[in-house]
Amino acid sequence: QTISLIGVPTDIGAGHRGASMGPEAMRVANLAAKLEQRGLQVIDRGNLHGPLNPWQPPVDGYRHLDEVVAWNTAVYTAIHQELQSGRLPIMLGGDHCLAIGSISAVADHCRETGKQLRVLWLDAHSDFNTAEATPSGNIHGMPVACLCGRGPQVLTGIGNTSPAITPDVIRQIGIRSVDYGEKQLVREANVGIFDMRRIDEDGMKRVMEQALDGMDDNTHLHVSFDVDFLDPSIAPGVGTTVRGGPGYREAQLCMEMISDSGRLASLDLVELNPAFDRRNATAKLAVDLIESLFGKSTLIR
Ligand code: DIR
Ligand code: MN
Ligand code: MN
Ligand code: MN
Repeated sequence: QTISLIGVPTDIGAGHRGASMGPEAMRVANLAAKLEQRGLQVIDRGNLHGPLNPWQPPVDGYRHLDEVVAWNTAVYTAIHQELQSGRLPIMLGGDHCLAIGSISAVADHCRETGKQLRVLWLDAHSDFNTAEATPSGNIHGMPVACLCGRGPQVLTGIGNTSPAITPDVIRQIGIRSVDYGEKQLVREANVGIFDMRRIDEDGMKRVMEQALDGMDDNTHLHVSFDVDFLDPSIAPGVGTTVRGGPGYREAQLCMEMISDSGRLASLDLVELNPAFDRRNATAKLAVDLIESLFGKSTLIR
């Protein structure tokens, strides 16, 4: 199977500028060559295009809503096309608002092909804010809610079906920062959450076994990897660091267990912000972890 890289250079949904430089940082960190060294076919599709960041305050609870719609419409079309052509798309963000477009495309593709969908959401945040609950108006804090039908029609309506997904397909891992109103919303929606307390108590192995449970050979596994999932001590290159995340070995185990499932069929790599990074270290770490997602292992056997 061929992997396609799709750069989406925007920070339109974020509270800091710089995630727009994420796709190029991943290229500079040699993502394509590292995957090719694993025997995989890789096509770099280059970057999508969209509006510049006008850096405006929120309007009715949303910052840059029109621009977010424009970028996500482009993402939807590009990802849907790659999936229809039988390729495994890796979306290189860009901020996490772009998951609205990518996961809407994945969900439509699953309906068209009769696949069962599972979404692993690796993040410090639940990204389940609404216009009423958001403390910031930043739409990168809202993609999961939008995908589940809670959001403005211009975003919940992207793709062929609205809502794109139901909360029961989601498993969130690494959660440690959920806003006050957002907490009520994820509870009501019954989103599957493995927060850091759960990882502390049960360990990453047990958590991943549970998060991956119930999949079969008809499952399309989508991973939405927000780099702020990782502990800031190893991944400083993100706009919204939250201490107390998974360290290097825990993150590797998470990736290797996803790879072992054999079901990975699409990936978002988002929120990488080179303006906060040290000598591209976080991009290099992200490449290392993506290699593990595609089968690199430290196991002797
Ligand atoms: C916060 C930050 N919950 C918000 N969200 C982030 O503004 O809604 N998500 N950083 O990745
Ligand atoms: Mn996120
Ligand atoms: Mn379609
Ligand atoms: Mn996050």
